[in-house]
Amino acid sequence: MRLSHYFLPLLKETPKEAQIASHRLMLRAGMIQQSSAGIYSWLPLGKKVLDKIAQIVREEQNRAGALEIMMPTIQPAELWQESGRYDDYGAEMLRIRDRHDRDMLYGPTNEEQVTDIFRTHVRSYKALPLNLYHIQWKFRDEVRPRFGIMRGREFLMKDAYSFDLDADRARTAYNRMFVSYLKTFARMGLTAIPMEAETGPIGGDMSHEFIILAETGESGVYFHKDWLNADLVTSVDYDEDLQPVVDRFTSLYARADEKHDPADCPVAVDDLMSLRGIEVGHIFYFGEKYSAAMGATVAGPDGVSVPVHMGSYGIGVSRLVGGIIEASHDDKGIIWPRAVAPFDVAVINLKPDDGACSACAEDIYSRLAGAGCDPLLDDRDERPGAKLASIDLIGIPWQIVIGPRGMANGVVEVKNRATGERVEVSPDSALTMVTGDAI
Ligand code: 5CA
Repeated sequence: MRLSHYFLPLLKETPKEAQIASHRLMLRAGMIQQSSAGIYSWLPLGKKVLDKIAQIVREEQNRAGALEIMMPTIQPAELWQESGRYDDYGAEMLRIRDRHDRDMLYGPTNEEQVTDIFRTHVRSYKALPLNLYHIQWKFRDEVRPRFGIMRGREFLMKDAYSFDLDADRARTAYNRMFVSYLKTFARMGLTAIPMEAETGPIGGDMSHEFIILAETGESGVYFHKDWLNADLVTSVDYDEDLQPVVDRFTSLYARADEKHDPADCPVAVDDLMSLRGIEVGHIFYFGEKYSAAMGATVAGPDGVSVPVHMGSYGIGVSRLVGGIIEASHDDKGIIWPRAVAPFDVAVINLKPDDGACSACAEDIYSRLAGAGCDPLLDDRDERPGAKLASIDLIGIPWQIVIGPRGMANGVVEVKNRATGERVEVSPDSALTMVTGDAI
C-alpha cells in the first residue's frame, strides 16, 4: 500500500476524552472514529488489525473442531421469552420494535438463537459433539461505555456454543475451548491467565475468564508468578486427553482480587503477584439451562430423549485490539506484534523528489510484495521527522528508511520498532532481514 493513496487520518493532538493509552493511540493512529458513546467506525488501519485478530481466532476455532456459522444481529423477542432472559437481561438489552409491532432486540449474545438452530435440526446423539461459532457484532447498552473500544456498546465478539450428550462430554468440549484460547492468545503475543469466574447473566456452574496483564486493566488479579513463564501449550494436540493440561493450568493460583483471601491463599508471599488485567475471553458450562427451557433434546443410545448439555465461549475480538496495544506500546506509539500488525514493514522514502531514493524505495517495495510481505510505502511529501514519527506511532514492526545520505554509500537503515535497534545495510540485506522474520 502506498501511503499517498491510503486513508490514514492521524491526529496531532492527544484527544482529551481518551483516558488510557490504547484509546489515545487508536484515535491518534487513525484506527477508529467515535460515532456515539461506545459505538465506533473502524477506519482502514483499524479494520485491518481487527480482521487479522478475527482471522487468528477463526483459525484456532476451526483447529479445535468448531464450525463457523453466521447468526443475525437482530433477534426476535420470542426466543428470549422462551429462555426467560427477555425480562432478566434488563436495561443492557437494546429493544427494537419493527413496523408490524413485533418485539425484536439487538443481540447481546446468542445462546437462544443457536439453541433454536440446534433444536430445529438435531434429534440424535449421533450428530454430537457439535460446536458452532460466529464472529458477529453485539450490542450491550453498558451503563458506562469507556476506554474506547475496550468497553463499547457495539463490539465484535467470537461466540461459540457446544452441544454434548452429557456432562462428561461437555467437559471435554469445555477443555478444548480452554486450550484453544491459550493457543489463540499466544499467537497474538499475549499471555492470558485463565481465572475461575462468576457466570453472571449467562448462567451455569463452571466458568473461566481469560485475563491479559495490563496496568490499566479493569480487573484486579492475584496470581502465582510462574504464570509469567507458563508453557503456552502450543504443542498440545486436540486428540489427547486435555484434562491434565487444563488441571496443570488451573492448579497454578489465579484469583480475581475480590475473591483473593490472604488467609486462605496457598501461594507463598514471595511467589504471589498482584496486577491489573483485561478480560479478553470468557467460557461457560451451563449444562441444560437453555436446552431444557427451549426443548433442545436428543435421543441417547438407549433411545431416551434428554436435554443437550451446552457451553458457550466468548472472545472479545474488538476489545483485543485495545488489549494488545495496552500490552505493547511505548511513548512513541503502538508496537504491533508481527502476527496482528496492519503491515509487516514500512518503506520510508525520506526524499521522494530524489531520483535515487525513489528508485530504491520502489524497488524494495515491489520486492517485498513479491516475497509475500505486506509493505507500506511512505511516499508522502512530508518532513522526514514527521514521517518517522508517524510510522513509529502506527507501530509497524520493521522500518526500512531510505535517504540521500545512505544512498550515497549504497545503504538503507533497518529499524526494529520493538527493540529500537537500527542497522545500516545494503538494500539486499534489508530485504533478507525483514522477510526472514516473516517466514
Ligand atoms: N455468551 C457468552 C460467551 S459466548 C458471553 O457473552 N460472554 S461474555 O459476556 O463474557 O462476553 C465475552 C467477551 O466479550 C468478554 O470476555 C469480553 O472480552 C468481550 N466483551 C464483553 N463486553 C464487552 C464490551 N462492552 N465491549 C467490548 N468487549 C466486550
